[in-house]
Amino acid sequence: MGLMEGKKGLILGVANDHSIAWGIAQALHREGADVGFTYVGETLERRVRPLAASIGATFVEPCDVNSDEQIAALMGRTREAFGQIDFLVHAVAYANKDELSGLYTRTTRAGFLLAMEVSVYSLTALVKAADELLAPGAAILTLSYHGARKVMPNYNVMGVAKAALEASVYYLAADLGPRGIRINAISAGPIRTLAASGITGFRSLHRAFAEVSPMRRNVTIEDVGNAAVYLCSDLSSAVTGEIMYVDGGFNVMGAPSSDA
Ligand code: 0WE
Repeated sequence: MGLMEGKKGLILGVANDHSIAWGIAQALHREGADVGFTYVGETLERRVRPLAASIGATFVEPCDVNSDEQIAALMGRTREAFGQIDFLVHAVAYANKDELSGLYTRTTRAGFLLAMEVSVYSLTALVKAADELLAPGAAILTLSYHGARKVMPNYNVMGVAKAALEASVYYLAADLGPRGIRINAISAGPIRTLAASGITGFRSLHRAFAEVSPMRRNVTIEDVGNAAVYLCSDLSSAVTGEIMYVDGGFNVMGAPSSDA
């Protein structure tokens, strides 16, 4: 019997079959979950629909997280299709590409606010809108990155946004805890997804990560999916407000091992 048998919920942030959100979707489906998906725009819709179909999912709805109206419409459709939900996976982030390289001091006001709105406020907005839909014992999951806590070259405004996202997890955990609802984040090592493509220095960062991390390898979307099963299932029934690293131990290193 699967760990997610009888559970249903939403996953936001699948762009293609390399997406971390897709790794999470497959793992939750494998454990018996009924998964619904969202997309933004026609290009992503054309990619998400066949992926959803491949795991027998029929709920595929638009949701631009910058729109309160679209979030409300999504929750209305969710109620019709699922009634209450047992999990909500937030795998959404965006910053202007030109602000993900060079000096952090060049960040613009508009770029800062955009990164914070899409990557941080969206989680709070979704939790707020999903409020009556969340079943007792429900689990919410978001994705962070070590750049929230330590300086990662070029990550810049996204690092500041992920720091605010992690703090949002703490505050949301305090609000939702009395109702038995949990919220956690996975801080994943760098993975070659669409979001990472074309990012200045990503290839060398990805390679250096595998050399430095205790496991001496990169992290896969399957690794993240399996960790997500733990955090979305009743296995983690007393775990909330946690930022769980799925990074092969990278974050504990202070300097590279001499054999690296
Ligand atoms: O959180 C992220 C990436 C999020 C992201 C990616 C993009 C690419 C395309 C946000 N906004 C955009 N905007 C775009 O126009 N990661 C953890 C992956 C990542 O991104 C980096 C990294 C790593 C790792 C950016 C610079 C340096 C390292």
